Amino acid sequence: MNKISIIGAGMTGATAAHWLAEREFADIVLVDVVEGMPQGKALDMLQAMPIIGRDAGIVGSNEYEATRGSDIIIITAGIARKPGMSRDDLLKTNAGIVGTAATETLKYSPDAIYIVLTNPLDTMAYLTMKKTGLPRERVIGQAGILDSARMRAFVAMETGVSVENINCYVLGGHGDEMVPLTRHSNIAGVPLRDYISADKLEAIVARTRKGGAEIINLLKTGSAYYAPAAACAQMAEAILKDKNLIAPCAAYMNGEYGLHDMYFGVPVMLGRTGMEKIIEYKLDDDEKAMFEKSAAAVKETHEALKNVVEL
Ligand code: TXD
Repeated sequence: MNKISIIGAGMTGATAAHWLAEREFADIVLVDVVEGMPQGKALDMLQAMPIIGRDAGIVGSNEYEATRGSDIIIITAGIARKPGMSRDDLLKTNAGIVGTAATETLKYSPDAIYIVLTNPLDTMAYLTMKKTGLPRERVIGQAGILDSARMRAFVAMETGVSVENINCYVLGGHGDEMVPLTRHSNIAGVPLRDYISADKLEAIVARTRKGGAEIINLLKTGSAYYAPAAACAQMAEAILKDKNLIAPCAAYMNGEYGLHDMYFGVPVMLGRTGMEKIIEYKLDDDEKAMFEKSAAAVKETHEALKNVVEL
């Protein structure tokens, strides 16, 4: 059986374990610093397996040793910004948590592929790659599948068409400057721009950009986790089943789209070696301008990281 370890058994981590267990292609380990919590969640989830008829092993631990021999490591560990905490303070704290999670797990799973979720996403993926020294194929950030799924859900709500027929591509950094590519999006092959009026499409794009904030405002405490965790499970499945699935993910840029030495959301091919290939769309001038703006925002956070930790 494949083995997937999830570092951070909070809302996103535990929900990812749930989606993964339902798919029954890997045993799962949940690791968290909170004593008893990952063990309790794992035991509870394990006891659901006879009911849903899935043979997935699920264990919880406070020790990295439990992750030994993992095929995939998913990092969701981190803290949310607290009142009075600056963005740089948060960056420093989460960089410490993610950096340790990455280097400690690598000791026990030298061949693992990393999927990073902790925010600021693009920068935490960058940090994971730098701290582990792994090739870019083996460190991938999750953001684009989620952002694209939000747009797909909104298009389905607007049109009444099955979500399965709706293809949307949201690229760029995981933030307000994300880039919803309406020209490349379609409903069963019909361009989205031909199917939905311009003002409705504009409203969908705006709602997609603020998709995370909309949920934070509703929940009051915490942020979205069902959809982010489902995205993460899809990535893990595509990798372990060697599907060559093309999906928007944060990948290390080595000249693609004119970008260098940074993580950025682009369509990638996911297979057994991880991020197997970056797909380059032909962008028009408007799209290029949106990419540049988004890339500048991500670069800024990368630079801020270099001021608070040594890479
Ligand atoms: O699309 C995306 N990339 C995202 C990102 C979508 C959803 C959530 N996203 C980010 O993931 C979010 O902004 C946070 O940075 C992380 C985790 O979000 P989640 O909602 O799961 O937060 P929780 O519920 O607070 O869980 C975090 C857990 C919590 O149980 C802590 O005890 C644990 O992380 N934690 C640690 N685990 C292991 N090791 C260390 N050092 C540690 N520190 C905290």
